[in-house]
Amino acid sequence: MDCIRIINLELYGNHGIFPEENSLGQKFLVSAWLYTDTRTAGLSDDIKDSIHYGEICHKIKDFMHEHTYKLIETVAEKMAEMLMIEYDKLQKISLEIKKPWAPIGLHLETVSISIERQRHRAHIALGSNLGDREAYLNKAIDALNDTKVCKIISVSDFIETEPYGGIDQAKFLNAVMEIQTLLEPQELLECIQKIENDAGRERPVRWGPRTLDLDILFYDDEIIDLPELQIPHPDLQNRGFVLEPLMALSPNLRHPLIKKTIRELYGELKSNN
Ligand code: A4P
Ligand code: MG
Repeated sequence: MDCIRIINLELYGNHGIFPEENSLGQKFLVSAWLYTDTRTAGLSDDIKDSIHYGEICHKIKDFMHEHTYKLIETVAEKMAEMLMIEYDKLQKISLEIKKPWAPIGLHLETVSISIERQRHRAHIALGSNLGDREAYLNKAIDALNDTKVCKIISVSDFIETEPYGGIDQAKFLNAVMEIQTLLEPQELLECIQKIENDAGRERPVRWGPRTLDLDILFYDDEIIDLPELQIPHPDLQNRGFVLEPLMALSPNLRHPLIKKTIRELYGELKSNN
């Protein structure tokens, strides 16, 4: 991917674990690799089609001055997040924060932390069959967007579905949304569980009635099999209430384990029923 590089931007900051570092400050050198598609700007010669590196340098300077962290790990993490949230065109960022005057009582040329962060694509299923179902789904979509670290790309229509799983209960309202996220899979799970809890979700019966259920269907092409998290969702290929809205958003998405597209899985499910 194309890349805009800022190398060794020299700044003062008050980050460090010692009180003297926080009060006196010291020199930091920040390097940023900004991964973005520069083709459009390359052809149009218009800065609006690119990422303005001068502006980014000033954002980094302001960020260094406005915050005081103990660890350069935190400086890098929060700075990367701030830039990824502010610049949609940034697909991926590598940041290196150097601390050449690190007070360790020995001479060194520099010590640094280097991280790489990028956007991920995920699909999330939404369901509700208690209370104002539509309001719960809408609140979940807004709540996820409000986190800033998740951005809604598209949402399917809301469809009413018969309960699946053998429990006698009210009909569901279901949907699927596609998001971009800066969160890691487990962090995304924590985030959606908090949104479920805020919607008054209780869990007396597995597969039973609920105000709001959010399940991660896919996260990039990742395959995760942990006790608390399985991705892709292990039962999605058997669920019309998941495949039908997924069909509307991403029919060509390929299941990384079954190796079939959503269109194929939906066709198979329909012909078996
Ligand atoms: N968990 C594991 N993998 C994931 C994942 N990919 N996404 C764990 C989200 N959570 C995941 O979930 C139980 C545990 O699953 C969590 O603690 C998490 O660590 P839960 O939401 O607490 O309980 P649950 O929803 O009752 O269980 P489960 O297995 O998520 O149920 P489902 O599969 O969501 O089924 N019929 C219709 N028509 N429409 C529906 O939406 N939903 C269900 C619930 C049943 N029948 C339905 C519908
Ligand atoms: Mg669930």
